[in-house]
Amino acid sequence: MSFTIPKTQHACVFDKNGGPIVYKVIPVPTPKPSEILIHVLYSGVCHTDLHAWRGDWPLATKLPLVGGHEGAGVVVAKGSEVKNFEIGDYAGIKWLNGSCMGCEFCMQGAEPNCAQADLSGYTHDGSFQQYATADAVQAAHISKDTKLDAVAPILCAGVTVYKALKTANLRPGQWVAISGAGGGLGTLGIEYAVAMGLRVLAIDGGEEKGALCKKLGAEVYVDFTKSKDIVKEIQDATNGGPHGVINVSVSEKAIDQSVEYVRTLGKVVLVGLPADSYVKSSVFMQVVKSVEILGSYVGNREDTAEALDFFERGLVHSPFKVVGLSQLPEVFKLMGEGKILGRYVLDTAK
Ligand code: 8ID
Ligand code: ZN
Ligand code: ZN
Repeated sequence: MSFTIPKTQHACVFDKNGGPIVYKVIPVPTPKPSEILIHVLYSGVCHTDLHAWRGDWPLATKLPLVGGHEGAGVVVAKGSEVKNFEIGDYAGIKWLNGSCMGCEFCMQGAEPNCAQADLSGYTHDGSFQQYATADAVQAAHISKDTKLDAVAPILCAGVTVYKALKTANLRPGQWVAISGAGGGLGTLGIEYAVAMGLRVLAIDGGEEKGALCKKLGAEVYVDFTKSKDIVKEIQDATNGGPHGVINVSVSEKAIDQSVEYVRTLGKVVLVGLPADSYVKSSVFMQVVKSVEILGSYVGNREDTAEALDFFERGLVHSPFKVVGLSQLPEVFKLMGEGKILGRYVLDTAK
């Protein structure tokens, strides 16, 4: 199989953080010997892409930058060293584009924690373009016949919440609270949690998000915009507090509340990355309740394969809406206002 690769393509590019996002024609990149070139057909838009554009984290992005790290497409070229992909295979671009593979963290399969991690849509041009390069070792393998628009959100949101649920180490029948449940990570978090046999309490704002969370399998929905005493409401609904909390909101306050309402011996997992934030935990309460606060950062290759397997078996199917790549600025606006239900997926042909 061979493909004709154009010299130029459409992409969304910005030259400075917070500056204009321009939909324009740029050159198609050439893969290094260790990389594949993916014709990206669809890309999810993660809230991380909004952080990257704003530049609100203590880690600089490359500039100019093509964002995006939930890209699904077809391998159209490969470097001379690539052994694990063939031309025509389906492949996914994820947040971790490549790592050193030699440090103590890479050796343990904690590749996202590598100090030399190369990040799609952050330090490496990502999936908001029609053709993108990806390190062949880290690129995701997607089975043929998979719907590429539907699978795109799994590549970051799905992998991340799946790994966060593994980090919480809960047993079937236990309660998990998902804070930020109506967004991209949260909706998938509900579905993975249900598939893992957990009871889900969803927290987000507004009736539409509540209806969606319930439809996806949450038993209880708590509306943070209406609740008078959120800690009490959550503890009452779960008979003493959830055994675990997956924090995927972009709110420092929501994270602080989760440390309060979590059950004794519970696990608070931090995933959402609000800018300039700290977790506030009463040392006395944390000791007496023996609560664990844990960070969880995307997932490794094994987590990716497992998260994709749940998708391919039909256990999770993120609610998503497809719009054209050129619509990225509008998607960012809606995301910043907290108005997105599930995920927006960009069709790179439009
Ligand atoms: O590896 C990681 N740790 C990782 C991977 C991927 C994404 C971390 N993230 C981070 C993103 O950078 C972002 O900070 O997770 C966060 C959520 O990403 P997302 O799911 O892509 O964002 P979204 O679709 O905008 O959803 C966020 C939801 O949080 C709700 C919003 O209403 C929205 O539905 N929310 C907010 I903002 N404040 C809330 C509050 N106080 C809240 N929900 C409950 N309580
Ligand atoms: Zn992401
Ligand atoms: Zn490393």
